[in-house]
Amino acid sequence: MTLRKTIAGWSVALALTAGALAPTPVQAAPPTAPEIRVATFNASLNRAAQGDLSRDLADGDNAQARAVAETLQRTRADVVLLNEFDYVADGSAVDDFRRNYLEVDQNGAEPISYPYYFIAPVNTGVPSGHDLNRNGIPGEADDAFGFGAFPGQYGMVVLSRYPIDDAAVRTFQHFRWADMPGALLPDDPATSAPADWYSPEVLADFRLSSKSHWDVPIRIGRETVHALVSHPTPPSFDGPEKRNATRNHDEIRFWADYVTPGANSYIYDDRGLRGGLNPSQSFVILGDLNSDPVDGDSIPGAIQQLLGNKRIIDPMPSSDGGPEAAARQGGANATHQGNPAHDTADFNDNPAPGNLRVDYVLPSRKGLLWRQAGVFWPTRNDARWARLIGDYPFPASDHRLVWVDLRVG
Ligand SMILES: [Ca+2]
Ligand SMILES: [Ca+2]
Ligand SMILES: [Ca+2]
Repeated sequence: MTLRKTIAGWSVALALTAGALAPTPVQAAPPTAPEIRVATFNASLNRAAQGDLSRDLADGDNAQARAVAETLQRTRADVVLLNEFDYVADGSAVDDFRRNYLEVDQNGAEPISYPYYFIAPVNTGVPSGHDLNRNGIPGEADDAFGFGAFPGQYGMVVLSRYPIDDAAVRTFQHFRWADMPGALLPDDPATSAPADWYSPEVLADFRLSSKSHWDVPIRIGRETVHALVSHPTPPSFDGPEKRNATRNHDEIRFWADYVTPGANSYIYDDRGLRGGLNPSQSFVILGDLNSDPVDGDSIPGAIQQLLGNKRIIDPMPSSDGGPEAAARQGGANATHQGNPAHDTADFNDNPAPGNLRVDYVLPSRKGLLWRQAGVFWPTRNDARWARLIGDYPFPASDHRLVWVDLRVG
């Protein structure tokens, strides 16, 4: 049975399945200081046209969705953000993914049940009404509030084995970029005026978030942990104005400000509530943030806004498969400065950008203690799981799942 309600345009579903009612080892943990696994995974469950994902998930035989599901079954996170999961407003795509994939054993893996999830609309594919890439052709995927062919393409979903405090969720889909003080607004280098790639008329509409930014509070025993989730635009497909790189920088900055007292008074959510996170609260920043600390195209310092924040811990998840892939694939990887053990995505290597660290699980110093962390990137000779990784075209995704085990409270 699925109980569904709509709050301020969000589709929120609470599934009361047999799995939800049965005790699980995690839920049976002591009420104080439970340990949970939190993960982020860009699952590439986006499709070319509206309705395609629903069709793929309606039965259990889509090979890529099965590989994604098995990845989740093998890694067994208690809370996981999936990036690139097309938004279907009635929740049916998530329901089908749970029922037809996650709750069915894949290649002998133990099924996994996520009784709770959160989805909401995103900016991808939503027409902006402006010619954002300024090529004279309106209405393109590149002119939407976030790059996308239809509303909801490249959406996201938070899956949880713990209850989500639906009434306390905050979304920031509509927050305007120009309302961020000192925003890194892109400049048209052909004019002498600064920060003028977007006209005042465009900036009056332009949303900061390329998909959305959500604060999803999750109840872990007596504690609450806020999952701060997003999927900033890649800092690429730009001209010299760097409209995507600058937006990526500020989409990341949003969370740095959100968790910093004194820096977040400008923030408002989609219901008009102002301000950021109460400093007494624990949080985990999750997502494909499309920014490597040293390599790739992002604005220097973009991800350091989080990695260098004293309120945030970087557990530096690593794998054995990342270094192996970088060495084997060569190309841009050979010139990288970053340690490939921390890579989370297998991108094109010839000529660029090569494999990068772009997917993050960043817990707060407040209220959380990290125990272990990893990138699910087995080596090619791993007889059990190498088949879930592969080379392009990938069986599941070009990204790798990143996980961190946290002691709460
Ligand atoms: Ca255009
Ligand atoms: Ca200019
Ligand atoms: Ca590669």
